[in-house]
Amino acid sequence: MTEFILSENEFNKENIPWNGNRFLTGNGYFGIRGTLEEYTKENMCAINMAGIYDRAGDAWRESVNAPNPLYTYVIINGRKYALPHNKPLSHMQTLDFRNGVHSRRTEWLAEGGIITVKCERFASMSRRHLIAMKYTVSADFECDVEIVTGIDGDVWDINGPHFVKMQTSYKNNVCYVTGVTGEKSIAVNVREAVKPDFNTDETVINEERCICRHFSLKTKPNVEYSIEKIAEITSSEDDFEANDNIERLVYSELKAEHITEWERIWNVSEITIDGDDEAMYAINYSIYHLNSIAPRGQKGKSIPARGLSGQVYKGAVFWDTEMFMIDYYIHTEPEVAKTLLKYRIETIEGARQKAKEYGLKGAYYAWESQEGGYEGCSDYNVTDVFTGRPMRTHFRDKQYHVSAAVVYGLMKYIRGTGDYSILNEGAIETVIECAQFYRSLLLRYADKPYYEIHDVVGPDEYHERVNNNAYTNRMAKFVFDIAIELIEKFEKEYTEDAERIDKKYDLAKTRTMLRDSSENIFIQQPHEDGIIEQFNGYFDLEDTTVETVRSRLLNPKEYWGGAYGVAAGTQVIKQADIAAMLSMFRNDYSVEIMKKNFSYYEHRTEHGSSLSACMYALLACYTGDADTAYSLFMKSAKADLTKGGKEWAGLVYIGGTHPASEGGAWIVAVNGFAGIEETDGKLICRPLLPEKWKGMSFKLMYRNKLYAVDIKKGKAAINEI
Ligand code: IFM
Repeated sequence: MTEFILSENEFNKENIPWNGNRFLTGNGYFGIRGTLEEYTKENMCAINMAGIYDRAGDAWRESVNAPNPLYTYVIINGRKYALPHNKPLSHMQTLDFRNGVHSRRTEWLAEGGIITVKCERFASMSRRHLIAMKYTVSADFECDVEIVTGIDGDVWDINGPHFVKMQTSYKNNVCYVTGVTGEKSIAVNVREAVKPDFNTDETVINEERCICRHFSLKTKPNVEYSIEKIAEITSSEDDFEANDNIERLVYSELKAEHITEWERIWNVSEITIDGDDEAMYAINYSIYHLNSIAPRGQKGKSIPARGLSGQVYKGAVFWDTEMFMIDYYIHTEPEVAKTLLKYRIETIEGARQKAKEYGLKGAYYAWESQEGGYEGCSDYNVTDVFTGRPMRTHFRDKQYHVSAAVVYGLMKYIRGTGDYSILNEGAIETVIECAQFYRSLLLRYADKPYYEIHDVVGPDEYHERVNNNAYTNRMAKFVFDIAIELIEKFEKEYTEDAERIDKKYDLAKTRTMLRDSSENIFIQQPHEDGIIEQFNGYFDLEDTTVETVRSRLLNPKEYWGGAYGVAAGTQVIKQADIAAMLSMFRNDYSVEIMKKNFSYYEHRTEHGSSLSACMYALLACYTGDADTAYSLFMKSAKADLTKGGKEWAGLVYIGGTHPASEGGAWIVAVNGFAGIEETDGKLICRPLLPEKWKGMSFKLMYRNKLYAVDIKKGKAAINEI
């Protein structure tokens, strides 16, 4: 078994935000940032709740962070020792991402000698309401020790505070904190039981937003004293009961069952690469994150763009989920993929409202989707660095491609699982209404034979309000075609319900409308030199380099897009756009066209979004260039391992984990390097491994069966297990 350990062996205050992301632990119900036990909101300490949102005052709605039951520090001979304030003698922070266990070991030099604090904790994968922690103190001299541990309700928020009411209490050895949100009065309840392994009296200090126990003891030199804590987080939004008796639970037993659950997950999801330990480490680290945030067994939830690492991007769900993450779940835990799609199906009402709001038809999904499909994206989604004023952006109203992403995700699910029954669980409505939406976007000039889509923001967000973005138009055509295919299937398989659907949508008329739309929509074609124009007029923009555009910035945090952004008048783009289209519809294009467009667009791309590198990597694989693909793949797989990712868009903080990049890396590994494709209901494998990879093996779920894929240079085998 490979060791999956991430560690930092010294303390660096500057790494606190980054460590919060890369040392994240989670179980899909919440994510615990990789901060240390003594940290507070100043150090971006957060337990981010999946699917719970709140608006404080006029600020942006965002996901809610729970009161923190990990809060613990130590006092030696009357003096508090805590990072980042007291410089340590040594420090180590570790994530065992095989088992989802976070630990730290810190030594401080005190007046009488050396004191050592160790802590191990995990977000239980087997009981998703629970967190368990073991905190140990020792000193190499005799001293008075006080361990202070409790629930800190004064949580870190970007646009908070969200708890307008907070109650702390203590009863029968259990501490309780309940926070109630302002907008919808959602209660987030935290309670904890603590067991010391030494004799002591505990004193409980109950403050307005924090409740702490104080354990005092006199230590013997080099003897370890530990407390074990089991904490439970629930909310009034839960659709299932948490009924653990937390006082009776034993840390070691909980840890054992938690590890067993992780093993079950790894048993299907691990990727082995022979000849490249660095790549194997990075891809499995990516998979770790995807596993930590999967909403297993939870209804009405999906995965936010920054996972469960905090409130960045308002904790909202983007096209990231269906375009970049869902493939991994379809082929490892299809029930999770279904949960993600059900979230879209069940939030269609929000999408209908949004379409209506813009005078359009059908379903226009939220660009930043919160609970119930509520659109979290504002018209002013970036703050100008020079004036501090909100800047008008058009992500909310013009990124039409989001609805197509939902249909694309659904189609991948159906092809990968063979599960058409989802159509009868609301998906057919979603598909038809997404198609209606694109139909309502079509325009035709009196003297032109085709339909166009104008005033759009494509995946490349630096160019707003453009006409005939190649990606958007091609995706619209895809939606029309898929809607025709799925309506036919639905009519055949679900005859009784087809009547109901027919009444609602007039299927004959809908089909005619879809055919007309698909046949007549304008699709950007390669020019004479083979290059496809990203949108009308793109080639007329200043042709310059990413470096030149960067050199024009007056402030490093300045936003490159929007009406006056430095990239807006140039051919420099934020992220894969044509490249995304080519890799998704590669059967429409020759390898030569793909190659030419790769080289034209790649060096004009800033890769300012973590969604970009993986799309280019996939395209490079499809052109047979595994070595070029390799560096882009590594960039994607290491998005959270590499320091210095993009943290600002204007004055808006955008740091956090990057599950779409991680999911994208998985797609490159499996569909790109391993060359997995499905044709006529069968999996085939046409590997193209990077130079140093001698082999690769992994498992894949496909249509209810588990397969082992084994590749050794030149040879590939797919066997049902
Ligand atoms: O969805 C992406 C978008 O494409 C680029 N900006 C960040 C979003 C969230 O990841």
